[in-house]
Amino acid sequence: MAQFEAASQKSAQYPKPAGFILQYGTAGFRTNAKQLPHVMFRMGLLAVLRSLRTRATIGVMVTASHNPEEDNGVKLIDPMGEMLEMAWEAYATQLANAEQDGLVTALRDIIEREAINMDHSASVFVGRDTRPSSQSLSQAVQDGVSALGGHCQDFGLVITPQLHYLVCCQNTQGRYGDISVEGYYKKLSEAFIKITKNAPPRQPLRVDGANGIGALQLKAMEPHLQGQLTVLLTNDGSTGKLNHLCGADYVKVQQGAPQGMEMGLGERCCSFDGDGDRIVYYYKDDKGCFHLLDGDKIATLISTFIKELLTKAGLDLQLGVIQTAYANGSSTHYLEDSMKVTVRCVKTGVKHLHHAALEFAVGVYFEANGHGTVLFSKAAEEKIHQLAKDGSAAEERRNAALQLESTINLINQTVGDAISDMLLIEAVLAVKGLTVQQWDAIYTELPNRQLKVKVSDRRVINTTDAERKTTSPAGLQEAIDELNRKYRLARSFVRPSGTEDVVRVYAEAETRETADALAHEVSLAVYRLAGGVGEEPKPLH
Ligand code: 16G
Ligand code: MG
Repeated sequence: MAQFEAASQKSAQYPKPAGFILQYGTAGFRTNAKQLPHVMFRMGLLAVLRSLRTRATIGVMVTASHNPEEDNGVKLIDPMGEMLEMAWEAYATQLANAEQDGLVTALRDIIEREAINMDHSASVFVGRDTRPSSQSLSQAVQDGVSALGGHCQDFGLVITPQLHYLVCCQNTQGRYGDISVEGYYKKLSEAFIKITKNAPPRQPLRVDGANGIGALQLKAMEPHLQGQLTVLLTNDGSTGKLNHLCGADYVKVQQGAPQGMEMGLGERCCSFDGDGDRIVYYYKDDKGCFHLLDGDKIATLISTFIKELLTKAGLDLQLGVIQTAYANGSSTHYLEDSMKVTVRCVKTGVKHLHHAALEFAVGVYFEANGHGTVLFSKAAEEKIHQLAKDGSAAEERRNAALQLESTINLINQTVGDAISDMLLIEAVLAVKGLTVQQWDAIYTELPNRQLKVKVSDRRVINTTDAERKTTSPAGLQEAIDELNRKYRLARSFVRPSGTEDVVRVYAEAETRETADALAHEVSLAVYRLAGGVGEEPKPLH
């Protein structure tokens, strides 16, 4: 077929370094930008095949999120704005790693296995972050799309969740929102203004934009908020380097303020990551101590708000909160015992949380690292809309339904979205009249510690029960159980990292000392029973 020959010839402009191998992981391909042109071109080709297979528009986002500026990466977005179907991750890997003379065969193989009809037309939306390499890499994606005869629309600089939104809008013929970045601003800001219209004025919010695209997009969106929220933006990209000493990942890992952030006592502050799909909040208390409000605290705030509205509206819709093993034990207890909501624990990785959240009428999911959103089932949305329209319903019920309706419009249901999450958090704090300290005080976190252990092959560790228990190597789980019994309110688990060549250890307990001691003793058990390399882990104190 001439089409393939043309694509293959064009691909010679983006030569693959011989023998270079990359894996499409949980967050797509990610590595040093210099190694990526051929991967980008080929992801353009794959997006065309995926579009033909689904008969829908597919998204391709060029970003490496919170990685250093020299890196880049690419993620594909499925028709409803979800992440690429898992079975296709393998095709992505196959295509990216095919040598030049095997490219046509690799394409043919996918086409055959998926029974793709090449006679239809394909449509791909492309977006990119602010990295210096992103523009030319985005061009490589677009060249890949054109090489297979697909139609490409370039949205330029957008946060990852905006591209998810745009793809979903396009494939729902505009029912999810207008198919433009303006449409995104409009949908979210109108919903925010509706929820907060009767709330008293608030202090401004300090936002660390990680020197990335989130800062640019928030700046562009702010006028649409019509003064209902004042944002003081730092790390807006005008001088600093992307993700350098700033951003959500930095703040979460360092447990400290990003560079450039002037935190007044008690002021609300938040940080986005480099592509605007993660957010964490923080503040400094009267004694100058730094406090982080991570994904667990965000999930608790949002689910409490929604649960109260559902109760006021008299709607019997099951609310579930999805967490991973990393969720602080106090958050789980608070949700189950005080809030009486169903909590489910799943494996680490956004797609697992997203998938589990779909099983509830209202599914709230957040990873502790700040990636998360809320999903409303179609039936739940329908019930809420009915009640909001029902003139005969009691005013309190109807008002609650109207607030829920605005919440549905405000939250980006396609994927975790720093701007949308931020606006929902700000709306909840405003409506409930909560300060950031009061939000933080909803429950007190158990002290916890995360450590890494180097082993010769981390695949010897196998886990079950949403990664909370190990099934191998022999004796490890028994050792961990025994250590957990040593301390009050103790819980710990270990799992092989999906992104780094290490085993991760998590421990929590009643005090800082016991949490640290437990983390160290569990690390030692891993080191001894799972083939530790290098020096034996040392106590933290
Ligand atoms: C990836 C995942 C994130 C997860 C992290 C765990 C996505 C988009 N990202 O970054 O959800 O928390 O991996 O890393 O799924 P680890 O396996 O190294 O602990
Ligand atoms: Mg990100």
